[in-house]
Amino acid sequence: MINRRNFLVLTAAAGVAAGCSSRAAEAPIASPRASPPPAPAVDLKFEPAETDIDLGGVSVRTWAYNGRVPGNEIRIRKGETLRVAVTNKLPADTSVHWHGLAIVNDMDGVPPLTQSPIPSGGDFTYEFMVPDAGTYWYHSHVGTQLDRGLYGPLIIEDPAEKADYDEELVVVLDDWIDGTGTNPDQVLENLRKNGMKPMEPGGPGVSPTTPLGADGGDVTYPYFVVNGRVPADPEVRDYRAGQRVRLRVINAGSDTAFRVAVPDTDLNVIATDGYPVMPIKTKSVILGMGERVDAVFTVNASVPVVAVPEGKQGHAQLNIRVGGAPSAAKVDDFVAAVRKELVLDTATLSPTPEVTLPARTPDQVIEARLSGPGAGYTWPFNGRLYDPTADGIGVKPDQRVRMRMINESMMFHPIHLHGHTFEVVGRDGPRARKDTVLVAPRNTVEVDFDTVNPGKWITHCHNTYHLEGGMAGWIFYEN
Ligand SMILES: [Cu+2]
Repeated sequence: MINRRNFLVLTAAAGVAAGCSSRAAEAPIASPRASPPPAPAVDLKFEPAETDIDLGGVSVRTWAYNGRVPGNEIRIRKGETLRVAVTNKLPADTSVHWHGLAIVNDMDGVPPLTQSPIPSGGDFTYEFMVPDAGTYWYHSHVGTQLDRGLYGPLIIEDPAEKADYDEELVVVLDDWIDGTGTNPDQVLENLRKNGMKPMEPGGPGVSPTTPLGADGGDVTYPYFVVNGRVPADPEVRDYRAGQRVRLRVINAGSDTAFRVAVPDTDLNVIATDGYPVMPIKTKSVILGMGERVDAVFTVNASVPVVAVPEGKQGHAQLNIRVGGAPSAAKVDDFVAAVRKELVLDTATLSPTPEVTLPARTPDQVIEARLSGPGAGYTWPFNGRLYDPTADGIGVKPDQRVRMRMINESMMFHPIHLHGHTFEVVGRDGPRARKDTVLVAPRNTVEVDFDTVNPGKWITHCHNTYHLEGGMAGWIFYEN
């Protein structure tokens, strides 16, 4: 396959070779038959570095891309080439993962499985064609770096999409602890030393209004942020009454699921993890770490967009303002009410016909048994800890694979598969196409995917600390 970089190298070489004849050098280098013109590309530079960030009256020293949290929004069209030159100014190895994209394996950003880490002071250029439209994101895939500020939104547009809204609002949720007297490496160290807080007695506590059970997470965060702002000084966005806003919500948290809701407002959910679903109205939707949801709502008055951390104190918000008026919503009361409501899990949504996988009996079933925590804060995957140098789970190309995620633990795990978008298996038919799915305590979720993107692909819990505790495996296949 000739990518654009190779194409440029090839054509430059052709120019040099033709240099002996001025007539040949003036001739077009590539004939139409030889190669189509390269697709448009978006060229960016990323400098991950230690930096001071103002979270809205809260100053933290953290690690961020180009001095911003979240990192700059990338907007690109489906089919275009994204080229990001990373210069690592961090005092540590790093990488960038393009969450949810089915791209070539060596651009997936998972050291050491798919590339060598980018060393401190080193550089690496990611270059790939973006295959699918939707709401995606990027983040470091090294150590606990995601729980610093190393993440940002990646929005892929499809000019053919029938867009039925007036404005877009990208909402990136995060749980924040870095630079508040500790950092994620110290948090992990303490978890390993001290173990976990005692488990809740009396079972996992899963109920219709508490779908993830009683255990919200392992880390107590001092702040929750939307687009890098604490609720005391939130981002404010101005709209006119009657405007329809497409929310693109991304949970970039490391140890926190969030319920998202807007007072007195129906959210019309249209997509999850980049893929369209049959639209459905809800008052609130829950997102595990790594998950995304697109929802359209009509602005009527000044309201906050509220993110409620599941099983944890506090909240995050962004303010929608109409006509400069303050919001009349009583946010604390609203947060308390949202906690008690039935909440939509995006895995229960139905895919639109065009993204429904063709019916097919699985050729192979693989398991992902999730257990823990073990001694020293370990989280086994199929009974052992992640080892990128050991054998992965072998699958064959061009097959339908069913992955059975069996949660034997008392805590929820958002399980993410790289390089593919799976279809959640419902009791009575297919459910949403997703790349990350919530698996509740003592519950089992099955997903189907087709092996059409060869390589070594990690599948892991998107809790940063569980991943560091070993909750990951990897599949591999060649063409
Ligand atoms: Cu987990």
